[in-house]
Amino acid sequence: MKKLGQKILILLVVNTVVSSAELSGDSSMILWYETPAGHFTQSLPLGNGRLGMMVFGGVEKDRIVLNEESVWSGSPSDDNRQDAHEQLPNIRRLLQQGKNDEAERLVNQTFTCKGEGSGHGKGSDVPFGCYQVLGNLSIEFETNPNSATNYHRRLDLSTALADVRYRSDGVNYHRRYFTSAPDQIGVIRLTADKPAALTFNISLDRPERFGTESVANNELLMTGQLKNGHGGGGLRYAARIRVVTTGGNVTATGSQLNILNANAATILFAAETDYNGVVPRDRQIGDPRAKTAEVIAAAAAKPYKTILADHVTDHRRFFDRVSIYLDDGKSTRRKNAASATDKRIKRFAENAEDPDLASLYFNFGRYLLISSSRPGTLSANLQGIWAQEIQTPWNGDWHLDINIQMNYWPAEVCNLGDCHVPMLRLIESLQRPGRATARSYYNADGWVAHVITNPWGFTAPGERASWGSTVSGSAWLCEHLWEHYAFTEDKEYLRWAYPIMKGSAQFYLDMLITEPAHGWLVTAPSNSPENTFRMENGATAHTCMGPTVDMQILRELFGNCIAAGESFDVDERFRENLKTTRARLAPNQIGPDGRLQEWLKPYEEPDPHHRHISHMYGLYPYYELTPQIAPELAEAAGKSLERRGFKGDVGWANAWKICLYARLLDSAQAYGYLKRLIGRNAFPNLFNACWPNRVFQIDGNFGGTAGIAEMLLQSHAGEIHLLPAVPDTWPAGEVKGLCARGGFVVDVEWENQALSQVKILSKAGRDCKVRYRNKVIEMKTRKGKLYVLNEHLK
Ligand code: FUC
Repeated sequence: MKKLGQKILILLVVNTVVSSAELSGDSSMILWYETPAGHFTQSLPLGNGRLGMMVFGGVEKDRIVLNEESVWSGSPSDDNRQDAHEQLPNIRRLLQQGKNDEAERLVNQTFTCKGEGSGHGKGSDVPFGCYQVLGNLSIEFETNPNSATNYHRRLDLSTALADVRYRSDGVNYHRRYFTSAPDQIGVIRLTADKPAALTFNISLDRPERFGTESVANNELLMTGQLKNGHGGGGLRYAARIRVVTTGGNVTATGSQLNILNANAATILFAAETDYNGVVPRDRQIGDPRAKTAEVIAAAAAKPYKTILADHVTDHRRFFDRVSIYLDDGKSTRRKNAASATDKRIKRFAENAEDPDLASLYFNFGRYLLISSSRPGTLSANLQGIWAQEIQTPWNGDWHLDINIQMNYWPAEVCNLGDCHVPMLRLIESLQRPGRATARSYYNADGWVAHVITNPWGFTAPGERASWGSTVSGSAWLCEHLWEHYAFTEDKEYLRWAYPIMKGSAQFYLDMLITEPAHGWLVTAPSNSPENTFRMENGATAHTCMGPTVDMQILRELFGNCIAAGESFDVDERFRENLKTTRARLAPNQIGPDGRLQEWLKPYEEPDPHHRHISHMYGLYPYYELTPQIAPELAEAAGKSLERRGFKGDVGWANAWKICLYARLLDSAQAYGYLKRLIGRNAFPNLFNACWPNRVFQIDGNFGGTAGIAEMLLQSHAGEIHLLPAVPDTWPAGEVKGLCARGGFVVDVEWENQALSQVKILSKAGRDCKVRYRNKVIEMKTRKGKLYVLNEHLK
């Protein structure tokens, strides 16, 4: 087999004039551009899990958007209507009588959150709060306007380094940017190939609530306090910049630093907050100002080269666990490598083949997860950690009816289980506030969270029934607790996770009611996320009992609790209760037109192309309707998907459909949606757009990465399924380091549209079943041993 890993490597020779395309390098690993960024969605993201920088790279004026993961306005608040449960019987009675519209009115009057909730998605000034930009670092250069040539801006995903190069007035300039996790610092290194060529000013600000001062002749300090939403001050933050130069002169005037005729300069950036809300993270800082001084001093005492090398080593620890190579067999690589990333996206949308762009998208998703969610940080939010506003869309919060879960879909399969942990800790933190919510609204045991949450422990329903009363948000979260175990087989971990899952199951056991038509057990009130149905009387409504998605999620949660309880041989009575209840949950139903029903009844849908496809939950991420497990239901799910279509091209919905069609083993459709996701929803910097060209939302990036993995490897049906949905456009390829349930790490190679080799590392010593097309083998494995199989699985 020819060497698939071969890369087009073009050596970077800094001090000679080379074109941007010549600098481009590996087209599955590098994003590059011939111009500075004009917008946030053209700038390049860097992140160490906590600190973020977005690099614009302008020649005359550079802008770097700065982020810190906990920069949240708002504060803890009492969001529960204490007596809501008094209305519960009335709401339920109306639902049981089929008066969903009346039930919905009552929910809106009595069963929403107390107070302003999320502020209808604009919560920066209310207690719910908003994830906000930390600030903007501006660097203004003394340079001849428009004199730059040979401009090149790039992000290398394998090293997490961004670079800007250009030539101006006979001088070659280079800037390198990165955010380091070992040193908890952002770094910008400026060099030129002639002495004394660097003259620039630095300033630091944010759109509101800040003060910047120079605290030494080479240091700026920006501090402030955000709104707490109750009319006072909330979280305090500090951002500190220090410049260290070789040659030249540094002075401070007011709130600016002026650098004159330096040979080289290193800008160090530290930021801290005093966040101490309910969500655990490693960093607990009393005095952000003092801590930034300490962090900067430590970094300034360390040679730049060591900071750089430590950063790259640290990043590679995560990034190098997986590699991918996709080949269309048509030698398009060199041509694609010669185009800037924004041009490649356009060409791909116009139908050009570019398998490396799919690899780049996949690698970018892994990169974003490593950069926004590291062990000990907060969970990645709707924008990861990257935001440029005070009022970020939807508060940049954690949405629990698809979005945060999608963020973590690639985590386990892409060998980043440790980057999954921040989400698992977030779930842990919801138990306490969620118990109060369960009591207030349902008079139930256990804990519940509805459709949104934040770092202040919000678990109440949202402000409107139409979207806010999804009651299965917490149960959907619990899937992640189990899946982390399914991939790792780590019993010690499960001991920690099981009580959280159990508390969630206890809530649902308590709150289920019997629907009158069949005697099934159902959630009530709830809704099928954000979707509307038409009742027999012609009215439209959202509030319902037992939407299909809730039932699927509860079958999964109860099933996982039973399995966990059995494995520890505990809670026998509880398990029996779960088993009998699980058997009585409303089943998946196929409607008169052959589609999987979204609600208990085959209601008419005013928007048949709605972006949410919640009843597909049972196909992906859960797996009770896959072709291997329930062929008829899988077929019905396929019909529902087909009818839903792609109208509106919502980014996360396109990403979900890649995963869904991969589970249906439909490689052509899965690839079609990948084309849509990249072609329609990728901004120039590859960030996912919620709608074409509008609103950055990171879930689609993560969902797309998970979708590509799902096309190459699946492991939900008790077997490792190799190459289940590889499209014809990738006749050859290689993916290494993907994880499968049961504690396996898998490397697969294929050629001429067929498997050529697979290597399976058994980390837990479990029995292993491997499928390739219709061939299935079973083998016992030993912990730590590597198994190599050929194209016949021998
Ligand atoms: C849900 C979706 C929207 C958006 C928001 C953050 O409300 O329906 O499309 O993704 O979450």
